[in-house]
Amino acid sequence: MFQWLNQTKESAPEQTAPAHVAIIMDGNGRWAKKRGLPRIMGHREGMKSVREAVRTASDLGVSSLTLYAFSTENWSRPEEEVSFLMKLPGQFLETDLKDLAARNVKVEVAGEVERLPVFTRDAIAQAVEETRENTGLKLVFALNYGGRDELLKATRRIAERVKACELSPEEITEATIESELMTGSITHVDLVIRTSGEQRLSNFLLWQAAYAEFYFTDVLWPDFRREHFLKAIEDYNLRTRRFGGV
Ligand code: V07
Repeated sequence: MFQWLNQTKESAPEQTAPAHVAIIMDGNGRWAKKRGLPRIMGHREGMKSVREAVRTASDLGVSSLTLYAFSTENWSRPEEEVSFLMKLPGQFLETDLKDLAARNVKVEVAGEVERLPVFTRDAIAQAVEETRENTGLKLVFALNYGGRDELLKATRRIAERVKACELSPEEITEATIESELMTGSITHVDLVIRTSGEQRLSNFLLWQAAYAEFYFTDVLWPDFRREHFLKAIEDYNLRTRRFGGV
């Protein structure tokens, strides 16, 4: 069914993967609850889905994958859960950084990283540094990220530039705003996937998702496998082909 997976874009022109995919990885807590397990077990299991999603995106030739790992609102979770979550970037990178590097993946982060514990920041900084020259899939972890917060910070920096007479208000364009976003070169997202049945954007990529297609599934994030990702992309291809894209 997915024979195009191993084909190059040239030999399968009808099945092109979206360039930028963003995923809201929801349902880890619910997955655990259903099994009578603590919520943190759901988060741990969710890391396996992260691994599989990265491999799938990399195999399909997706150019950027942005994963919503920790939102600015997540600080209100119980302290024990937050401290567990903060260990996940380090754990994930310890086991997966070699594979990411072998796949030519470039790791990046978007969000207020300064507020994260030092050991979390160090693990991420090392991965970013080690994969800096890579030219394959751009893998962006949105960590302590909030879309409104991102736009607020961008506005402040632009106001500072106006105050310093580096820029006049008339010179502010969409490109000026995009240059201040935390997602760097990823100013436009093609497909937003949200798992676990919720159908909201929840303060994720407010600017970048302006023209995105949305794909919602009831599958909980820890159960989200390669086949589910492929189905989302197939659905995206059907929709954009039917409506002529954009
Ligand atoms: C987290 C696992 C996936 C489900 C959603 C919430 C829990 C991977 C990372 C990560 C972050 C940065 C990085 C490498 C990996 C991660 C958090 C939570 C906070 F450079 N999964 N994952 N970070 N979950």
